[in-house]
Amino acid sequence: MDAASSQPDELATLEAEIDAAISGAADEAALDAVRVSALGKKGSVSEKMKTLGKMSPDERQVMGPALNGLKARVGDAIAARRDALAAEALTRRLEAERVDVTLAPPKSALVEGRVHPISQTMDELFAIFADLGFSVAEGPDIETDDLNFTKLNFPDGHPARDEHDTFFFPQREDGTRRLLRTHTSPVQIRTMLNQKPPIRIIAPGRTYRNDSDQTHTPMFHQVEGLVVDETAHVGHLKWVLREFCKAFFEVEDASMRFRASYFPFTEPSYEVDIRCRRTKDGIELGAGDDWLEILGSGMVHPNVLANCGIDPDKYQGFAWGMGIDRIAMLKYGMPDLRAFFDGDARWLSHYGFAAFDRPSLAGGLSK
Ligand code: 2U9
Repeated sequence: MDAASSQPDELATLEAEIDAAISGAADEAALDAVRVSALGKKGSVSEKMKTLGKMSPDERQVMGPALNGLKARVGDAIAARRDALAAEALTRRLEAERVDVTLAPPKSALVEGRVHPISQTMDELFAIFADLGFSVAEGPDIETDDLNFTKLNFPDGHPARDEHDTFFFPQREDGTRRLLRTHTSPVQIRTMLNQKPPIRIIAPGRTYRNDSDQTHTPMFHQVEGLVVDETAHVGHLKWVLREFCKAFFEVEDASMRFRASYFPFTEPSYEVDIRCRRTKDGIELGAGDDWLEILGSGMVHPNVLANCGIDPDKYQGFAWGMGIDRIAMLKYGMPDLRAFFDGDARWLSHYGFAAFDRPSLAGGLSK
């Protein structure tokens, strides 16, 4: 038998051996060893390829395509086996890692830990106002006199500008003084200075006033809202606040009362009450013959719009503000505001919320 006729038989035998080794490879490492022994630099197929150079042209014409075909088939067979091994490994892992979701989760910080009622209340506010088309704006706790008071139309000598009510930092050489913001209103001022109407934002955050008793702490939390566009009016303000109260207090109907009031930054201004019933166990909201003040609001004063470069003849706005700690106390029934900031784990385990139950309008805010 000449070389050219014996070699195809040899190739068939070699291919059968390699195929058997591929099928027998039980894992990725064994398969890779087969690959190296066949297609590696000194592998059986590679060694055969090297003999092509020494063949006569006639021989090469037969053996070239035969060897290339073998190399391609071995490569394909290895790839197919690799896919099969990966699929088997995944199946084994899925079997082994099966969890029983009906089992109680193991104890961990995530399970045992509690979300503070203020964080819970903020998350509820975000869910409600996001649904009404508002975005969240934030700003620094340390503010300038200009953004906290002057641009908001507070006259010189207004009592809020007094050291008695506001925490001021020492005066600087240029005569300006920083302060701890007394409300989140400077956030809305910053937004109006940087953004063109229409504006629809809520501004939540820490605020500071020199005050301390059962219902006041020197640091507290506020959320304020602002809408500015060409058509905003008191009807819109009332609708937004009513929708908010219904969603937040989780009542079907929120009967509300708008009492005329005064703030330097709004005109007209309203204090807003919600209907309630006082019982021996506490307070029930949404029904009854009593009223409870929950927030302040009004149409943005034209001077405030003008101070922020917005034409008050073209644009109008409405705004409101409320204490987050206060509405959290009302909704969840804590008697003393000061305990909010004591960091007492027993208080938090009683009044806190499970980290897995995040509020959403679809899933229920607090239940
Ligand atoms: C801009 C224009 C108007 C925000 C408003 C109130 C009324 C209000 C208090 C409620 C209880 C503060 O937490 S509290 O002590 N707030 O009564 N806030 S209108 O009005 C703004 C804000 C920003 C530019």
